[in-house]
Amino acid sequence: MTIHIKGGTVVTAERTERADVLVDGEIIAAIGLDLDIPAAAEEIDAGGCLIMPGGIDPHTHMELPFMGTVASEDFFTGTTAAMCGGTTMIIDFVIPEPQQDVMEAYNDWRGWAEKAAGDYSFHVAITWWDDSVKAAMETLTREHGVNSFKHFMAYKGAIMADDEILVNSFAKARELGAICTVHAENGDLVYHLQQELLAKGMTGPEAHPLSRPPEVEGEAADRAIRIAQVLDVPIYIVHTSSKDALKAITRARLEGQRVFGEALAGHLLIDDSVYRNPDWDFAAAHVMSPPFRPKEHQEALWRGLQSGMLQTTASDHCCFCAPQKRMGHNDFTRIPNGTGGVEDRMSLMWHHGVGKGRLTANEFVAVTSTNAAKIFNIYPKKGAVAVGSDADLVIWDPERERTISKDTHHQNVDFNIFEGMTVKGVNRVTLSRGRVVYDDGDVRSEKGTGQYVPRPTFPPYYAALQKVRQRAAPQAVERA
Ligand code: URQ
Ligand code: ZN
Ligand code: ZN
Repeated sequence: MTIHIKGGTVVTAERTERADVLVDGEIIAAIGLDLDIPAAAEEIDAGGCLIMPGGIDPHTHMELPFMGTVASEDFFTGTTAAMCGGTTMIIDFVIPEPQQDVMEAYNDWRGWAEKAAGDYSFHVAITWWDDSVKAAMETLTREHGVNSFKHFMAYKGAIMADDEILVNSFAKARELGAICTVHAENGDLVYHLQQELLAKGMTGPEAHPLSRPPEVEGEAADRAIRIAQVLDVPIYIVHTSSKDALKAITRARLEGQRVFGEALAGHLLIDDSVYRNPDWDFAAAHVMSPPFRPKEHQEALWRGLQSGMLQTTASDHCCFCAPQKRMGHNDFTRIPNGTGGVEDRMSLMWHHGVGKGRLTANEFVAVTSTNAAKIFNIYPKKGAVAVGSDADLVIWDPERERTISKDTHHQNVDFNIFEGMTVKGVNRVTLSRGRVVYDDGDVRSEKGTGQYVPRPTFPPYYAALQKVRQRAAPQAVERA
């Protein structure tokens, strides 16, 4: 199938130009004016609209088994909702149970994801350590296109990685040419504070942010970054939510360390007052970690994106419906952690970023798509409008408005943390590898048409670049 996208303005992370785009099969075949268009080409009128790379959401959890339940959004409904909002690829997480065979977990997730309608890839979490885990890291990087390993520094007693696991895994990732990612919260401190709060009779969702103050995140971010510095491995901090974590990232970047930071649309826009709402279900629906923060942190995160200290935005889409959240009715530590947003991230970032003068349109493309493609080594297959790139495209109407609501969203969850927000800047048409999957309200996604995207490890020269701290070659002291 050949598609001629006509009359629009191409916007990438690097440039803005009036140009048509010719899509041939799954690939972008030509970009420019006066293109040679085959007679049989289908035409899409993009007049008044922007043609941009489809969004890449580098942090989602479809059908995740977590905290005694399973996230309500599956790979089909989740990738469909994503594509309705202009996101054409997700990077989800394989999260083995401690002691579970890592390859078995990886195969489970690959099986669940076969129903995906949009493209996907996987970070793999290191939740325990022995020689089999080490061997699995090798197999995953060499044979399965995994180049990023995730470490949860929180969730003590479940999937938490302690320092010993971090050190072993980071060292192995360095050897393999992979990048380490971390959920930065000190799990021991969180556990301690949770027990203190429960002992004081604080059982409701208002206790959730009190058990996870910004310092808990800052300490963990700094520790993980320091471990990565000593072991000379690149590191990516997921869902940076606080000034404290941003400060740790900024310090390290200014010292030349390869550190990347991700911000969530939720952390940029929602503050911690939601946890004090008198409606228990409303407050619990916002329970996610790290929690939403006092307002001053939001502006700091925007400044992080503007200054390039934070490079990506994500949703951390991890949905639980009200009956699932009520599992923690008498104990806030049992409320399944997670909120949605895979469908809304692009419009929210446009409205509050470009619309409010915080980001240029090119910077919007960078933080919603291109930077993730570069950091996770799939650029320019993804994250670009370029000849030869996958035709993952959005035709974006910067003038159109929509009001976000659980009643109209395509996400499989009974709540929307952005409920009632009106955004200007809306996706009109989505192409996934050259197929129109969303057209002005007409959802045309198909189960199983999404493809797994392998991500090669980083080449040897990249590892050489890591040398931020020149350590003298170790020398033994000769003694008589
Ligand atoms: O911590 C995460 O990223 C997962 C497991 C989802 N839940 C959350 O609260 N962020
Ligand atoms: Zn997390
Ligand atoms: Zn997450």
